Amino acid sequence: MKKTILSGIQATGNLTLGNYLGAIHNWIKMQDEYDCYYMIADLHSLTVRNDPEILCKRAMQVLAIYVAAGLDPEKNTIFLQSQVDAHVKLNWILNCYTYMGELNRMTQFKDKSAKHADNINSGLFTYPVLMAADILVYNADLVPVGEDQRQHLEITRDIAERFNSIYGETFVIPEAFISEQGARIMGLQEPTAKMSKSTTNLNDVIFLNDDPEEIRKKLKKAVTDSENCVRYDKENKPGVSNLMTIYGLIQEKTMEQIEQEFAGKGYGDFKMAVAEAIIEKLESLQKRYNELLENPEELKAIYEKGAKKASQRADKIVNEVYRKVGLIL
Ligand code: ATP
Ligand code: LTN
Repeated sequence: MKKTILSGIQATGNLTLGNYLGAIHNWIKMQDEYDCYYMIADLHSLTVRNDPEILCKRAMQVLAIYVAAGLDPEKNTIFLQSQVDAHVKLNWILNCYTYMGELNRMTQFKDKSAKHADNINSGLFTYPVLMAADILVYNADLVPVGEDQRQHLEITRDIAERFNSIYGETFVIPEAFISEQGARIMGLQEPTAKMSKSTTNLNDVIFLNDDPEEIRKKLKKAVTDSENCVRYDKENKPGVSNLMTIYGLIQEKTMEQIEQEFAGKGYGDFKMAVAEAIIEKLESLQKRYNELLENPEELKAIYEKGAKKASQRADKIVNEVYRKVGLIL
């Protein structure tokens, strides 16, 4: 039996190179070996304010990126979170097995509350419980995410263990799968903070649909340091180290190989090499992405089939949970 994988991305903006290298890039490698469920976390997106029309557009864009990046809809179950009711059912149950104190410790809640001080809603607070439901409703073994989600995986494990200890073996205890290198791609302008799709500084971020000129321009402006030497040192040279990480992931090169490649060369040459590597990597993805967006029927067929398949599996688990807690089916 193949192990199960589940992951997802919110539909809160255009996807970035951070989403790609930190998440999707790893998913592609797993599609043959695992039984994979990849969703668009559209319910989670509601924890911040969205224009309804933009939200549905974004959800389709995320779906198109998944497929364009190489996730094969025949091999993976690709779906919209909101179309599989079991997530919401399990979410409620798990809410009743999660403590306020646990949720109070979540750093993402603190960060997002600071960012959206005018809208600190309870969905933002209980966000990790819905995420736990997303994972546990498939009994996923592995959850490939970026480093920023580690704490949410830990609370998921705690909730699952608590439930199992009360009602007997029900949930698989999932593991976070966080790849060393792509775990945290930093901003180009602010290389000490993660590259994030909901940022306001557009030069900080490479979007997956940026055109070549934009990519070159953003790389030219990327913050480095005054040493003018391509050397990996995350502490003292966060900007250059981040660009090296990006380049290394795309070109499948180690930091030492990159240091050798650019020995004696300045940051100008290095930055342009990084830009060209990104442009080349994104070229075929962008072509397929645009084709898919022009073909909404193809996208619809993918998410409908995905929701059906996901529901079949998730309903079984949620029914078992209902029975265990004493609800009548
Ligand atoms: P937002 O800015 O709306 O919080 P985000 O860009 O952080 O969004 P998410 O939807 O929260 O994106 O994350 C989707 C996936 O991409 C997660 O697995 C997350 O860990 C990963 N990810 C996001 N940004 C980065 C990054 N800069 N480096 C590595 N992984 C990332
Ligand atoms: N919170 C995640 C998105 C997400 C997710 C999940 C990831 C929602 N549900 C379940 C993995 C598994 C984020 O990346 N911001």
